[in-house]
Amino acid sequence: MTVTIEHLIDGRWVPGTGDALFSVNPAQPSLIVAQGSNARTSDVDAAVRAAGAAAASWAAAPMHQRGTMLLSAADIVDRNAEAWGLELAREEGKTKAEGIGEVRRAAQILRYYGNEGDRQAGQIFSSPRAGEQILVTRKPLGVVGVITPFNFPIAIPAWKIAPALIYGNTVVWKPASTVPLLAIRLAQALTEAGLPEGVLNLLIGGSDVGNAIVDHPGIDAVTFTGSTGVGRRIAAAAAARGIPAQAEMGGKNAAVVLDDADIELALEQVMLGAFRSTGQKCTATSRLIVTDGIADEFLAELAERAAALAVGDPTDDATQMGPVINDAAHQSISSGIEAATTQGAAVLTGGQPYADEVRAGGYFIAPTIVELNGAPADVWTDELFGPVLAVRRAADAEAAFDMANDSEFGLSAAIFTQDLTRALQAVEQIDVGVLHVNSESAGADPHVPFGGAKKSGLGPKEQGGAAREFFTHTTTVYLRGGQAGA
Ligand code: UN1
Repeated sequence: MTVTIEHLIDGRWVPGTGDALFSVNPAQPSLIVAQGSNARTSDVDAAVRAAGAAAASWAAAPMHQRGTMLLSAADIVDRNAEAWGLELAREEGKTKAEGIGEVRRAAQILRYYGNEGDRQAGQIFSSPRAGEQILVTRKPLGVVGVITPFNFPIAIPAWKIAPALIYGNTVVWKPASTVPLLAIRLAQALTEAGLPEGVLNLLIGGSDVGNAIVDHPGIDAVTFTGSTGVGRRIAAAAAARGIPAQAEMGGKNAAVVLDDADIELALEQVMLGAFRSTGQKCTATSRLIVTDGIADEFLAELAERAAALAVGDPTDDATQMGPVINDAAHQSISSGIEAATTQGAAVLTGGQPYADEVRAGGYFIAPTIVELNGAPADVWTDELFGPVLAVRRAADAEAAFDMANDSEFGLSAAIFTQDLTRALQAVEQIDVGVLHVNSESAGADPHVPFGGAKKSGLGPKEQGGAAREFFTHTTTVYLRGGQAGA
């Protein structure tokens, strides 16, 4: 059942000519999910030229016509949700239920943008001059480079590619090379839905291919989700070329649990935020701040639940948490945990490698909770992108909000309280792009803006109406009749 990796250039599926590429199951790395060869930087030119050649007629098509294709791609994705969700679990390592959920979410995103033709397309303003109206219309940017991460191998590509396409852009897409199979599935759905040749090009490869896309003179804009370091380099390269960039990067998202919270709800939601998708979400809860009145009770129960999580093969129905993506992630998360203990953090649960044969053979990390003693620790500041939760206690709500803001990042946060006044204070004081009141820090709906404050993101936000800000530019039209004096 190994799938062959191919690339989509100008409407044709072609094998790669670069290094061999094996997409392996992170739960059992000897199992190959897909195999083939990487694209090479020399393929980038063909892909960009194809996207450039397709751009004018794609942009000229009515938005409703483009939307029809996205809607039918959504149906194809939905029809395949079970099968592709299982493939996603095998390739990425999140549980099968999450995999299927993510595939359905990709369909929902395609459907949301597929209906964009039915929504307001621009604005109209009054003019200070008689006989004139001022319109603000939208135009596509041209060829968009799309660079996507491993952790949502179909949903994040959908939420970048669907708006890019609906607003009339064409795309050259490079997914993370750890998840080629799900990239191929999305591209298949879009081509089967009738996308013209060259409108979407898929090149699977390493960072050399990504860099070549960003640097290609035929690329008019770049959208990226991934690590902070890479995002900043891409944004800098784009700025040097004078093209817009959108970079969605790190998070060190706090859950704040106040004394008056519904403890059961907070426990359940913090568990989901910290450990779903093995903590590999930019919106995952990686910091927990608990006020003193409930801290002992809350942390004891949380540690117990984390220790009881069923960690194992993500395709097994009973599994609640799978492995991390690869050996490099396994190593860097493990060293992050080790550094935390060296820096004085107390391990409340986890922190040890698995000794049993099944899990020792895969990239598994135990759900880990460490409590900091007040001293500075890297685990409080650095994004580990794994199932690791760093805890601090706070004397009261004010101190807790200050701690939540104690990060260079500001992607998301969660606050647990039943006191409306406290919740409203959190809205005012916690500096994040996404705030959850009494729900976990992860999650995003297609029709509302998604993105971070502070150093979590660069450029316009994603999703909903915000996506239009990035994927189009405006033309302000001063409109008068053509007759003198009329
Ligand atoms: C979510 O919280 O469900 O890479 C989505 C990420 C984010 C998407 C999070 N860009 O994790």
